[in-house]
Amino acid sequence: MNDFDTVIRHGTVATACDTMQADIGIRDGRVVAIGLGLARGREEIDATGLLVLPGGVDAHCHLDQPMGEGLRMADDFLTGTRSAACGGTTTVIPFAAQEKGQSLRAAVEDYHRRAEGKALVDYAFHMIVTDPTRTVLHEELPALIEAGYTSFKIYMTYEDMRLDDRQILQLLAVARRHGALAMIHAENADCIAWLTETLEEAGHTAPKFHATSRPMAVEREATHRAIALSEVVDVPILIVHVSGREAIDQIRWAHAHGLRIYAETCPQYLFLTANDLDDGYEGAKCVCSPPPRDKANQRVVWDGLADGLFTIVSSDHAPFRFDDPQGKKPGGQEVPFQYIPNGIPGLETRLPLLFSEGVLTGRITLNQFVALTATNPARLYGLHPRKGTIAVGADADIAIWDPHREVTIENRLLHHAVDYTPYEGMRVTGWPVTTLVRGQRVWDAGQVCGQPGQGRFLPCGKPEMARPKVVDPAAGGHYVANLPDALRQLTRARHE
Ligand code: DUC
Ligand code: ZN
Ligand code: ZN
Repeated sequence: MNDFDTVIRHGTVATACDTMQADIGIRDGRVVAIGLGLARGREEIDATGLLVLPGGVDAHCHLDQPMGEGLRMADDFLTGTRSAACGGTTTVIPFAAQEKGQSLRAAVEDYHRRAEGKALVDYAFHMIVTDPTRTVLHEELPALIEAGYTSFKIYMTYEDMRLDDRQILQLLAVARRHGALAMIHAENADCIAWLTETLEEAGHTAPKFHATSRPMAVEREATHRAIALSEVVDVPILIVHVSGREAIDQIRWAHAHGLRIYAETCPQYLFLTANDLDDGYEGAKCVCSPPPRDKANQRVVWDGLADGLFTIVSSDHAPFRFDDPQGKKPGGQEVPFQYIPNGIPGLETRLPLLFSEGVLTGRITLNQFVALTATNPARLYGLHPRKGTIAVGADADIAIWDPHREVTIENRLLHHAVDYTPYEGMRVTGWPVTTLVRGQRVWDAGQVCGQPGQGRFLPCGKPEMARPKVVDPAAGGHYVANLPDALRQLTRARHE
């Protein structure tokens, strides 16, 4: 009898900490041995000259999210997770969005129906809370956190989703009390509304003015406010999709003051600029929020990846077809920028872009790449050590990379249902040649071989990283040390 279902042999294995020559033995979907000279498996994969990495965890993507007003996301759980697998990602965490007036539980159940029988890779859900009623705050959200939905997104902008500061404080207090992680979209809604009105009055409606309507000050102010709200409640938060220097400066300030603020960035802030929106209506392809900035800001984001400011890199895949009345041309029209659905596709290109321009150029190490794209997101959302690493006992979610493969990114090569990629024509080196989810091949030698429904739902644990910092009041320096005791009792975290 074979000890192993599969052995991956002769590869270079890298985790967030180590790089080593080792074989990987897989049984029943898990890694059961890491060593040299392992016994033969029923199946053997020769990884000579290849990198054996943990499958990516894309912790920010939107799939089949209802949009209202005649708009539709192009990717459902089948096409989205297929695309993820072909780019080396084995776990995705999309969003179950609450509509105003809807129960949070109903939103989560709706998403389960959408994913059921479709996914090729494993998935969990974040919630998006848009209507924090008393029932949501005191009953639904705590119960859902206990049931494995341990993170939720808060929007400071978008008219139909934005919450005011008081609502945000209420939600952060729930996160603290119940051990969840709050993700914050930090842009100042009123500034955007005023700038949009002003631009429209001046007749400036082309896609490029989307970037003008959301300058860095808008993101900087909201980032600082989110940090202050997190400080008041004394709970860590994640600032999602950080675009450039000004928001980064605020996060550096927070770190210098001992605050536990996590930060996420996305490939669009490393590879696109506002000039990409300046191409007539084609610019709509790159309309996303916050908007891409400029080359100097790209460099600051790279620095933040290299020096540890950022915790994770996600795609923020928000898939709208360009030439589509339900996509970037609502109703079949070239509309003013404020009606263009926000978002760009990126599930499949996230890892190859970062590997090529990050690891191969030496901006980040291979181990940092693994940490930012797999291990840290798994830790941040309570999926580690089952996901995000190669270790005995972990799920055998593995991407085997050819680090020398040269690829010119073309939409026709990708596996999403979007009719464009913003990275068309970009040349990268390195691409996953085989992706395994729990030991099963889902992408191999240029072929999709996973089955819809093979991906499983993952209830998330309460993330260790969401715990408030233990503060020694005698040490001083940390503002929340002064939080009155009575207030502390009210927001007391379960794990204190
Ligand atoms: N911005 C978001 O906040 N979500 C989806 C896409 C985008 O551009
Ligand atoms: Zn967002
Ligand atoms: Zn998003």
